[in-house]
Amino acid sequence: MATQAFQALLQTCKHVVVLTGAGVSAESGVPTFRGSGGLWRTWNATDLATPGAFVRDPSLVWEFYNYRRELVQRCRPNPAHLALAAFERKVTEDGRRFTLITQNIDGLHAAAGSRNVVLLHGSLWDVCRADRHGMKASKPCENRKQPLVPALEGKGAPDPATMAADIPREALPRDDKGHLLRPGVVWFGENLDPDVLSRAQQAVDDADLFITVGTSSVVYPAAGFVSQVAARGVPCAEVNLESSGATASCKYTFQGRAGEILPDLLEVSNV
Ligand code: BV8
Repeated sequence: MATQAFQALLQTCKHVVVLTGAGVSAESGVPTFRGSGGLWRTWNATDLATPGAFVRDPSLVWEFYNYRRELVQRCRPNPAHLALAAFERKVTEDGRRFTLITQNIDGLHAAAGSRNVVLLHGSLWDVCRADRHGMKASKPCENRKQPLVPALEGKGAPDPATMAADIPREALPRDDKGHLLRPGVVWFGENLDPDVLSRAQQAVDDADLFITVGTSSVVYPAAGFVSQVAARGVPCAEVNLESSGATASCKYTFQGRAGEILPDLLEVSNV
């Protein structure tokens, strides 16, 4: 039985690496990108998560992120997050290694108690200065004030009929020198933080067991990790509602909701 064979690996592996995507937070109420929740008003999230979108319409992009900050602030870790945190404790108590690489910016893994987390795409709670191309012009730093500025109060409703707020630039988030601020996350077309990417790559290169959870495996470089690990002959597993770009690389596939599968699969169901 595949599950038993996989669970035997969980007991003996020396460095298990887990990669998560939006699907691990779906049961916490955080919309995914490519499912039914993938649209905000009439835009795909991926259309707004770019420096170009921010240059064209910083007010619209800030409405989008204000909506997500407002929503995620009310979300709590689900059994999938809790099971991963409990499993990390179990593995590290055995003197073995656990690395959690997440594409998510919602902070729910840390909120669930996960410790060794690589935030590949940054954090929803970070802001940084934007240059005239919309690219990062300072190191992202955390600002959990919500809303960040009075002009964003109540703004960002996702309904397609909602009119854009067209907030004047001077009323948008700015630093104490008046520079326009942007969300401190990694946008499409932007490089990842080199230190963060190096931490993730080291874990990928060292893993002797790899589990991908709740990701469509479309966005690079994260989408490339599973095939790198599989190419070394290291067993990979996928937990997902449906098949994805990772499925072909995975020896084990567990189809269903992460919040239902992970507690039993990781044998931490007494979380
Ligand atoms: C970069 C932060 C160098 C912002 C995000 C190579 C080939 C092709 C393209 C590229 C390439 N290399 C680089 C690129 C360009 C681009 C890219 O990959 N484009 C894609 C669209 C083809 N990559 C980049 O730009 C990256 N930068 O590589 O720098 C460079 C620079 C310039 C030019 C070239 C290279 C930066 C990418 C980071 C973008 N930022 N997020 C924000 O969140 O606002 S990406 C964002 O979308 C997420 O972080 C995540 O990574 C991605 C969404 O994917 P998922 O998490 O997988 O979510 P999705 O909804 O798609 O899927 C959910 C899954 O869960 C589904 O499978 C579903 O079935 C499942 N599910 C749902 N519910 C459950 C469930 N599973 C289990 N249980 C459930 N309950």
